[in-house]
Amino acid sequence: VHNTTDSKPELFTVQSPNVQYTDSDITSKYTYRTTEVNVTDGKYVASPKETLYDFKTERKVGKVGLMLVGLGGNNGTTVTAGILANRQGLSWDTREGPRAANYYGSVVMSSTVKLGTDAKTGREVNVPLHDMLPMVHPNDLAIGGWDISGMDLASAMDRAKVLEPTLKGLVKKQMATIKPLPSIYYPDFIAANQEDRADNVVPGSKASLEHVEHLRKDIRDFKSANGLDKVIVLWTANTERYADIIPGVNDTAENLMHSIEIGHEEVSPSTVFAVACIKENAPFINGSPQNTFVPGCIELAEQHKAFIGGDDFKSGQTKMKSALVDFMINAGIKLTSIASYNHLGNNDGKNLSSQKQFRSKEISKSNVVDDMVAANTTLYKEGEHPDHTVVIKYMPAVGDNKRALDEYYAEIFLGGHQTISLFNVCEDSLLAAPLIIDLVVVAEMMTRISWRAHGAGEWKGFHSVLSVLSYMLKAPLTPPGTPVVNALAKQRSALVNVLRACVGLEPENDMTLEHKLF
Ligand code: NAI
Ligand code: DG6
Repeated sequence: VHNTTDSKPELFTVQSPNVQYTDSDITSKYTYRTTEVNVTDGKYVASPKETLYDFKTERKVGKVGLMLVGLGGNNGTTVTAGILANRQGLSWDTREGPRAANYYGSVVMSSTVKLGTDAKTGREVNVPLHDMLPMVHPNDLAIGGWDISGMDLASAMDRAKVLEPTLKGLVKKQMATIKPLPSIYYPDFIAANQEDRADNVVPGSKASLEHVEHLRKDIRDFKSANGLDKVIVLWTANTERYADIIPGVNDTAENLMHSIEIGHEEVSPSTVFAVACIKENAPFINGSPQNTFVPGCIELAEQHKAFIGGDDFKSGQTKMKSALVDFMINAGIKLTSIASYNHLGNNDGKNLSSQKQFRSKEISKSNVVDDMVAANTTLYKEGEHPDHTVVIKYMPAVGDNKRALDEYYAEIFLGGHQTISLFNVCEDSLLAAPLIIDLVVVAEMMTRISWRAHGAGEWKGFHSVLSVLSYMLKAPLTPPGTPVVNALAKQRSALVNVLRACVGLEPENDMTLEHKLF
């Protein structure tokens, strides 16, 4: 456990009549500018619209804990070892020379945002995204969690075969002291080939209110044992099969709670975790593709004003896809097919070799271009869509070193064709671990931001479904009835511009008129 209570001073302050700093908060008055379009007989009338909001961000971050479901897995052990290594500023030897701990791959920790233009030189001033608002530093997170495998984290890190032996040697002693809490295990939801791992389970093989209460107590105990102000829970356990959505079973909050009470077989462990977190008011994020957030679970979160976010980390192949397809379609190139193959040899791949679990992943990997296609009515007729195939194969020999092959086939000028082939090789968990950090840091920050219509009395939190996390997720969950944005650049702007709004800054418009009009 390692934590700091006091927030570090902000890197910048905003000087504006619309922004106030007090010891406890940053408050901004923000004009949200949009364009309203009225359509009549195929003609559009666009009208600029302004809505005035106030945003308030608590400056004190407090002590934050991260509880991972699947702590002993490849992602769980990698993110834990990575945070320990960063916290201690470790460096280690590899065959390519010395390496030092870093947060590469984390948009929050390793990317920058344009703050503005230098008053003297006219050059861009960029600041780390992490400095846009007060945020928890990942080094300060207390880490714990659950796994159905009781292996301590030093042995589990060896089992994962992700990290360099020299690095493992430096964190081994600390990792050995971390042992996952027993978890709930309903064998029907993950592949049968996972059964031999399950030696650390809470009694009972179907949902129950006892399980909900058990997990709630685990969260409370972790919080008090580590003196925490808040806990974020993140599912990085095996991909589950989809739960059937059945009227009367999981369609409303009330029905879901009743189904948990009677042990209905369509309530998954991840949904039970989500319910426990909602009731404990601990933000819950789903890093896997299954439909943890059945309608009844979303309704429950709304009722409790608790934060949820998901689904499925967007790490390599899909991140590339959501950038590349955005480029192609916005360049006016008619993408006609995507063939995505990948093979991997870690335990995730083993679990996904089972058809029902693969299906969950196939769904989350397949829907990621829909919004970009639908937006371009010049290239695509109503209902027209590029062909899209997703194949995943388990290949034990390559371990965590995933190979992803993609072919993008497109129609260009005057019936010509363009084919782009990609071959992406990487340690899967070294891409996923920084995403876990981003999800947790941003989710925590969202617990400290409130808003109101300008001047209104009551401050409120954002909607329970944290769609601002979309950049890190393959199948972003959005509030019911609201659109899903998959395009990577838009997802990043949404995140950055929400941060800017909280300190009373306009969205970055990239017009650079100061360099064009003189
Ligand atoms: P892993 O198989 O190494 O780890 C999963 C862990 O969850 C295992 O230790 C397992 O014992 C545990 N587990 C299974 N059911 C559990 C339960 N009910 N409660 C507590 N623990 C349970 O898998 P890995 O590579 O860490 O991936 C984790 C999840 O993240 C998978 O669903 C994967 O599809 C997803 N994911 C991974 C990405 C990556 O790049 N590594 C990217 C996108 C998603
Ligand atoms: C093989 O597809 C296994 C999966 O768990 C992926 O590695 C994971 O979903 C990451 O996928 P992507 O498409 O973001 O690289």
